[in-house]
Amino acid sequence: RILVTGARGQIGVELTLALRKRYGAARVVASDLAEAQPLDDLYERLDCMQADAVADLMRRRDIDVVYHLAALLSAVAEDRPQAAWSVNMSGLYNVLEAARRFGCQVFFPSSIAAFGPSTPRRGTPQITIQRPTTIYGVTKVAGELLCDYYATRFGVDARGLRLPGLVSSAAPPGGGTTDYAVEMFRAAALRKRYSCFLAAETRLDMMYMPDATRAIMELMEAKPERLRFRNAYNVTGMSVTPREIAAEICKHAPTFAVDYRIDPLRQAIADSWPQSLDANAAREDWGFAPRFDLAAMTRDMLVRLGAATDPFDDPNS
Ligand code: VAH
Repeated sequence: RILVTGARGQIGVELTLALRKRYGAARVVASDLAEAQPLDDLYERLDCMQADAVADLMRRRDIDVVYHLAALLSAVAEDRPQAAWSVNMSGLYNVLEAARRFGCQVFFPSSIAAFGPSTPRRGTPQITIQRPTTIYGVTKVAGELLCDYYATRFGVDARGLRLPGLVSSAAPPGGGTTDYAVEMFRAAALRKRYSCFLAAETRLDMMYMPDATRAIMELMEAKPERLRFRNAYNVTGMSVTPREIAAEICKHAPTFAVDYRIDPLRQAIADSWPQSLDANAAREDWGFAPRFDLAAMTRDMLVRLGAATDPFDDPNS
């Protein structure tokens, strides 16, 4: 059975749908902090900071793969660094300890946030300096190292991706610095103008969520002997700016307008991150291949946001 923690989060919503589509709904248990839904036997409330609760659920549900997504994202984490360390690190530690005891596979989402201002920002290499200046980035580097330690010391099959900023039609923004893109698409779908909290020329590596969920599943299915870099592979979607996304949206919604009201905290975070990642190792080792560029993502997002009646429409259909 598969367990998704943080299943109500930005990655969790679409990944849970994609996993159920790929492996069958009954094999995928979703969990998050929200209370259990009486009619949904495939959802459980789980606070990953409670080690016993994590181990108990994994034992009771006979879990053999954990997609551990529960965490505080960059901007929220910067507001609450102590809570971010506790949630992001003890949550991961509890999952790795249970995986060690029960012989489970673990997916850990690292991020472009695992790099900092001293990292080459264009074509960021797979192996390079990682000195992030956000607590979120510190937990991502520490998480990569902890996962690698559990893989080498205890033989836990832990794997990870350094994900770009993700754009999803199915989940609301979750307190991330790259969530300006999700907010911009949602404003366009509601025929509203959008005030962007990052400067128009802020270039970041971004990815459409269907590409991210497919990359995550393909990584977890890859033959272990092919994986030179378990934690964690660089992956990339597109290197774009708010102005470029707004211009692409305007091709579909000519009256859509954006103004820029910069949030210094999130601008400083974005300015410390890479603008584009070198994903050659992922391509060579397990065939990573994104399908959505800016034009394709924009078209798909606007269709789903405009036409989608149920916010949990399956974006992978
Ligand atoms: C965040 N969406 O903004 C996340 C992601 C690369 C950014 O890790 O915090």
